[in-house]
Amino acid sequence: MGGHCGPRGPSHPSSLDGTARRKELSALMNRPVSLARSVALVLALTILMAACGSDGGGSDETVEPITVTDGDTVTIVSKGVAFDVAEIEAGVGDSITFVHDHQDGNLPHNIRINELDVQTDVVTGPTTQTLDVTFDEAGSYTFVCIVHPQMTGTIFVE
Ligand SMILES: [Cu+2]
Repeated sequence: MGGHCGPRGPSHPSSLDGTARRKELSALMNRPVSLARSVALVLALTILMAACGSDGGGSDETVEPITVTDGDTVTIVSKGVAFDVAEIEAGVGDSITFVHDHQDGNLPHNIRINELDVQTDVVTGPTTQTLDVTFDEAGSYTFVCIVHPQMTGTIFVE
């Protein structure tokens, strides 16, 4: 999120130096001002957006993985029969506390980590549960609600 385009600020397009600006101003006298201003604004925005794209930082839609280290707690919310976390990154040997923030009233959920064969009880919400886990081996671990297989995510341990 965020993803604003660096410290460009409210600057004017640099291609419009003093001479060009005066030329444009005199041209403005001969046509409806609102149209000319609209065209200039669209051009300026187009230039700014093109510059943003070339910075390579415009991936606002990508959900960033949550990175944790030894001793961390990570909260996974269950709401609307979905987890709010898709990817978690941890290191080999890290001990992590998973907090299951179960917000679906009257729906049964839990969190299970398949590869470690550990899970919380299946309960109806709203409630919270914790699951303490140590990742001794590198690899990909799947967390899932055993009632709803579509509620799933991955823990990458490197
Ligand atoms: Cu569930």
